[in-house]
Amino acid sequence: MWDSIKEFASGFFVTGDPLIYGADVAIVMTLIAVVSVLTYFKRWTWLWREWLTTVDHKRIGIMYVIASLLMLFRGGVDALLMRTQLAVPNNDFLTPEHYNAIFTTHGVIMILFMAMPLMFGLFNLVVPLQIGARDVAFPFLNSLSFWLFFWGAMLFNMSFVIGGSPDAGWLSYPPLSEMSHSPGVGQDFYIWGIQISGIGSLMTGINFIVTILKMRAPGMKLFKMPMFSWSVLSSCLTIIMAFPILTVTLALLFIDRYFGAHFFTLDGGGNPMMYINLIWMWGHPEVYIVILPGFGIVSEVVATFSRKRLFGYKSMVFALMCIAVFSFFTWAHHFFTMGSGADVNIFFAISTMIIAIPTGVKVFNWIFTMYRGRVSFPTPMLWVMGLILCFVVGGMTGVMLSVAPADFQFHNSYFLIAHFHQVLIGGVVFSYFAGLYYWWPKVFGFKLNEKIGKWAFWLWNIGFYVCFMPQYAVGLMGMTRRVSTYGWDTGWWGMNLVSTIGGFIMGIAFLFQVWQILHSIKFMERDTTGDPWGGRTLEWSIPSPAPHYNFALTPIVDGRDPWWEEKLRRERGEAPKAQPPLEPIHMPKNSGIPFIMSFCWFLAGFGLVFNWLWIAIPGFIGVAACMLAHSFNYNTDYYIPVDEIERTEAAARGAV
Ligand code: HEM
Ligand SMILES: [Cu+2]
Repeated sequence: MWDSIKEFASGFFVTGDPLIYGADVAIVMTLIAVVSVLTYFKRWTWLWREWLTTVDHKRIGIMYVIASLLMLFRGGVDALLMRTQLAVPNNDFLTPEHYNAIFTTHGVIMILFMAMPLMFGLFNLVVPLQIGARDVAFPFLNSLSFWLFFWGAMLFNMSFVIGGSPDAGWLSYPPLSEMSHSPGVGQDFYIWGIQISGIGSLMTGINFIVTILKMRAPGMKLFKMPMFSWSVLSSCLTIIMAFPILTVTLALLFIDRYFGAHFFTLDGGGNPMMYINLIWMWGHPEVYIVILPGFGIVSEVVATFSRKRLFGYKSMVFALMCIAVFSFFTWAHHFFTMGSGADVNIFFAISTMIIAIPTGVKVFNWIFTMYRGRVSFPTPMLWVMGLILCFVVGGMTGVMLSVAPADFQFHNSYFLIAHFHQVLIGGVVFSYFAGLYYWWPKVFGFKLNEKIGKWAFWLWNIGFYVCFMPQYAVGLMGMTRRVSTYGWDTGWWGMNLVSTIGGFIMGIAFLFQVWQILHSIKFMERDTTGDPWGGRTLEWSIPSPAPHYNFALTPIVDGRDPWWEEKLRRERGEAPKAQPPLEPIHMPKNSGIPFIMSFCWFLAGFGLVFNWLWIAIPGFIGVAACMLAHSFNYNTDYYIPVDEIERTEAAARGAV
């Protein structure tokens, strides 16, 4: 009996590595700490009522941001473990197997569980406020999206201590990801973690498209919409076209692994290249899904801190949409070396280069917006400056990679690693940071400390270049990606050591940001104006943090920068427009179903990972029961009475 328990446990829990035992202890301690704090301060009902069941887009946005910053921490620790291993030749800090697992979890976590949720967090925090809406179109669905992401991410992260991590790379190419080469459960965690959260992403895409198309304030025609909302629309259109491809691809891989089909194995008539085409038909648009909203953020920040209208509004919109469409026709640039021939390669090389044109249009528009503006450089604008420099250089190296014959040299080398980190960190992460710093006061009612923020900015930037510039060189010298170590004779060690130092500088920069947040919570003054930066769009016209219902009166819009124009009117001393009387506001009720249903998905996924139907089937029954329960629930909304709105507004304005 004891022996069989021991045998089960040694297969079930990941064992044998001191790093993992350390992590086990840390996880258990953190769980105990969280549970005790919640119990001691009697916060369980508060947690359930105010957060876990909330359908308020602002709170869902905050939860997305917190979760994604935790994931940035985990992905960052993975990155630093790899950089430590690569710092010196012939290092044995990580075994090759462990290294494989870490680059896989690092890549998946950074893209799917850090960049995506941080982006969704910003969508939630900003879009309804910016277009003058009370919430998103489908608040219940919005909460379901969040919890599907959350439990999908939990399932994926669990593989670290239970069952074993996936280790076939962030896109899990077959044959490596097939049963024959990966008989463990890591790939199944990969499939189900991503499937579950991917469904959430698809629903968010639908939700925000409908929100933007249907819920704009009266008078806000499409071409008067703020640029961030446009960028969200372009990103969400890309999501709804691309994510179904991912879902199907992973479903086929699951069928291969679970039922022994041969979609992607050569025996039985399948073909691994089919998987690689499919996954990149999602994967390339995916990188544009995460960068497009970044472009929107930059456009907002540049206009605000140049005190000017955004230059070239229509060309910006056109560029966003062009990029969204073209992103679907470039996928094969990820495997020019596959042997599909010169004609195919030329098509994909040219389509890739074409994307540089609308991207260039955007960069020039930002620069022209600043030209002759009254430009100031608080932290959000600093991040934008860092982004423009870094993203342009990263984009240029992308154009180099798109030259198909040259790519035979660059492919899967550290040159590629440097390129995509430059656009992902210098583009995606920097722009989201700009957005986070910019909208932070709107969300929490106080600014972040500028001084510590500037330290963090410079450390991130210096760390970035120190880390990734040497990688271009070492890539051209022949170092390939996904190698866990190298010898003295390669001549790569100097560059790698420098690169590792840069990685740790970025780690320190992240710690500065944590300190910045904690310090600001304690010491920063409350923003009583609702408009700390001199903003241009509707979100700055209401108090910070926004009241539960956002706008007491639905705003009526007649220009592109409605709040800016309103402020000008007030400066000129024009009489404010007559306001209609307040009316009761129709709001959605909280619901526990999204949380419970997503947890049931988690159980189903966990059961399928271990092939334990006694967990999977109840999980699926739970999902179905939640759907039924929600279908027959008619008690989903309520009205906020006028006197309560008056009290809330008076309290918020009283602070002004
Ligand atoms: C602190 C900054 C970061 C450092 C030092 C870092 C470092 C690394 C390293 C050492 C690798 C493995 C290279 C290899 O052996 O092939 C890697 C891979 C990767 N990284 Fe990062 N990274 C960072 C941030 C990010 C961010 C922010 C993202 C995405 C938003 C990202 C996405 C990826 C992806 C997709 C891979 C490929 C994984 C694979 O080969 O399957 N990284 N990174
Ligand atoms: Cu691509």
